[in-house]
Amino acid sequence: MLIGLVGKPNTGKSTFYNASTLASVPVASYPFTTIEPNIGVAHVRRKCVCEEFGVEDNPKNSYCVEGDRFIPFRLVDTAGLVPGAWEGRGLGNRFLDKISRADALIHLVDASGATDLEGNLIPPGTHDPLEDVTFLEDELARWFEGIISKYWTKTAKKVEMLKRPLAASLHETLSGLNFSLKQLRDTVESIDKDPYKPGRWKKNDLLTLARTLLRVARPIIIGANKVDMVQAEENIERIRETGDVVFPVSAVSELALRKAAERKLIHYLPGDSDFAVSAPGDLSEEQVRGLKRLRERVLTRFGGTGVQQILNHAVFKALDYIVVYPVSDVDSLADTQRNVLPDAYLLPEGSKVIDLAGEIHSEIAAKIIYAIDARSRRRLSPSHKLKDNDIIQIVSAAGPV
Ligand SMILES: Nc1nc2c(ncn2[C@@H]2O[C@H](COP(=O)(O)OP(=O)(O)OP(=O)(O)O)[C@@H](O)[C@H]2O)c(=O)[nH]1
Ligand SMILES: [Mg+2]
Repeated sequence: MLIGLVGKPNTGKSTFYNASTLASVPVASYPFTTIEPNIGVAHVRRKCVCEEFGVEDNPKNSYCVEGDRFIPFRLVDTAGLVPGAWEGRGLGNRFLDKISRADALIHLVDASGATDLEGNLIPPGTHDPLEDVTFLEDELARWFEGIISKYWTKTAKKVEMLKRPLAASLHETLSGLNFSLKQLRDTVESIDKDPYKPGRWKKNDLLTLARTLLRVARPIIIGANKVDMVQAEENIERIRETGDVVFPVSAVSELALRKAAERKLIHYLPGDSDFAVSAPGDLSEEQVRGLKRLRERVLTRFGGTGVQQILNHAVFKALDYIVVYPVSDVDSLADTQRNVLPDAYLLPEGSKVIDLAGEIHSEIAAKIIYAIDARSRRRLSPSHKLKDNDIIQIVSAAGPV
């Protein structure tokens, strides 16, 4: 699973990326600081099952702090998009290529209104961030439309001559774009055009197809960034009026808190609504003032910096993923090296035992016999549908997991 950070230049995408991945990619107050995309590992935060079972865990693929499990997924930070990017303006379409494969997008806007549509600095409160919301969705739709048009003759031929359903034909011609057959079917069904005569569809119909596909297959969540600035407040409500899902975010605040926590100056976990100073004596007066300001302007007003909140929303609400813990033995809840609850996997809702096996190893999946549910101790067939927080032992002729 891949989540993409998108937006016009200078909205704080790289700051958000650094805050989520603890990387240090360049950040600056001018447009196009990021040129090549950055791909890194971010985490969602979930209550771990260790407390329910009263065990000390030894996480391997994830980490667990005070009963909360942080589970990894890939996050990509891209170059800023400007109007006309789909036809090559700004840094153009190489990034659209990367973005179009992401399962969900976090669209960061500068809610303080301190950057124009091209990302140049202007006085706070003078740009309307609502414009950013519509422009980006339009750019993406036009980009998808371009790709669909390129393959339309081929797609139409398969339908009209080989009698393939339109969704299946699109699934083949757009195979690089990571759309599921179901997403394509849902899209085709909701368009009022004859799916058996794609040769008659007009350019405008392809744009409608692209827009619908985007809505069906690429959830976009809006991060109203820079809410530490007073000018952001009224803009958040205005953006919400569009009906989009909007999270108030302060990426700089999250970065500051995570850096301070890393240096053990404060106790703070991503997603917390407050922090505690560990050793007040170690903080400079400036740091004390900065933290106090951050608490007043961001944490008490919004209940957090919004970074973890938006990541969790993207994975669990927009994409509907579940967490599953594979183990080698349901009694010890451990793997073969005796690590208790070593791994937590993110899987799409609807995943089956066999899908979990496939995530672990193709050999394990190929030779699967059955699985055991650690809570009920029941035997599960490979086609059994997994539930959120399931702990599963897979029994495979390929050996213990
Ligand atoms: N006040 C405030 N400023 C922020 C916040 N996040 C980022 N910034 C500032 O916004 C400017 C741009 O940040 P970047 O992270 O480089 O933005 P970007 O979207 O990656 O920019 P490009 O790579 O040029 O597209 C920098 O001056 C950041 O310090 C925030 O939460 N609050
Ligand atoms: Mg950047």
